[in-house]
Amino acid sequence: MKNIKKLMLGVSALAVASSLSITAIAEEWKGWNIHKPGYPNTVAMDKFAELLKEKTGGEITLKMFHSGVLGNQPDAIEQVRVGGLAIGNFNLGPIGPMAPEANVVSLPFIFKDMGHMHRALDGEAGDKISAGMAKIGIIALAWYDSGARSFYNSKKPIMKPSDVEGLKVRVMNNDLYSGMISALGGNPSPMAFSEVFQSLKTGVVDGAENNWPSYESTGHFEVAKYYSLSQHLIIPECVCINDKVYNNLSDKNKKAVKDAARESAKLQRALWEKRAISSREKVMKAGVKFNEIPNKQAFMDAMTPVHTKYLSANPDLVPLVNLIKNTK
Ligand code: GTR
Repeated sequence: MKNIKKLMLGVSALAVASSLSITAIAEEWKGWNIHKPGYPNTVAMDKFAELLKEKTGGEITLKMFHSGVLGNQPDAIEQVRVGGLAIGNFNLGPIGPMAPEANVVSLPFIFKDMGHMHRALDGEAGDKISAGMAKIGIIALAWYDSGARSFYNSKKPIMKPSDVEGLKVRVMNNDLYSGMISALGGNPSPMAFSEVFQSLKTGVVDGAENNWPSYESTGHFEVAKYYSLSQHLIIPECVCINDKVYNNLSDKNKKAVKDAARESAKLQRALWEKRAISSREKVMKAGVKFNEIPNKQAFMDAMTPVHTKYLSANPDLVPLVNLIKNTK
């Protein structure tokens, strides 16, 4: 009996000791980012890591892996869902197929401009989108900017919807984007970001679509010199964390993580504004043939079937879409 008591005491002392050592050991997280050094998201994610360490008094450190070295975006999203990675800076485009609420931002022309997107995301619509992402194990800590995406290609200026007819256009992995290209009579080609340069260069695809900073940083402007300002998609990005990693934190550290992410978002948005301008200037100097689109409404009309099809398959999302459209 005495021995058993001794043993029990020993076991509980061990348990206390080990739980103490668990709280004392710093957590090291791994973070994913697709962009290169110097890109606004890269700088902001590094800032996030720095703030995280500072605000948690070194209890949490984040090792960032940039330039997509840990794999492509859909795989990285899956890794954050299952906890293989703690953190990622994701575009909501490839999250959409897994989280229907997050997919509404991928309906072409749903946002009028960046201001509209910010107001919607910072309000009730943003809460609903976050709740949808939480259902698949991903918590959005803060929103980053990603500008507006426009078409570019190696063949000709796109002035009207029928100019896309017959073009092979790379899209991110999301049926809404494939539907969007098909609605214009083009051939969609879903493909990882890292493969686009080579595919444009060798003619595997004729074009793609993206914002100014990505068009520039990837060098796509060197191999697809017609940039046509369609601005058909304004897709926000998130700093996203695995739900278990987040929920296991103390309240103090939860706050520290959120505050750090939000501060990094402020920096990202400021850097984004500047980079959108400098990237545009850089590609123009390099001889990019740029055109405005005389009648954007024609593109909106041509893409209406994408909305109709999606909302008839997901009628429960109609209120969220209306909430966004009615956000002043
Ligand atoms: C960029 C975005 C990336 C990635 C990329 C793409 O604008 O920041 O996360 O989604 O576009 O086209 O794959």
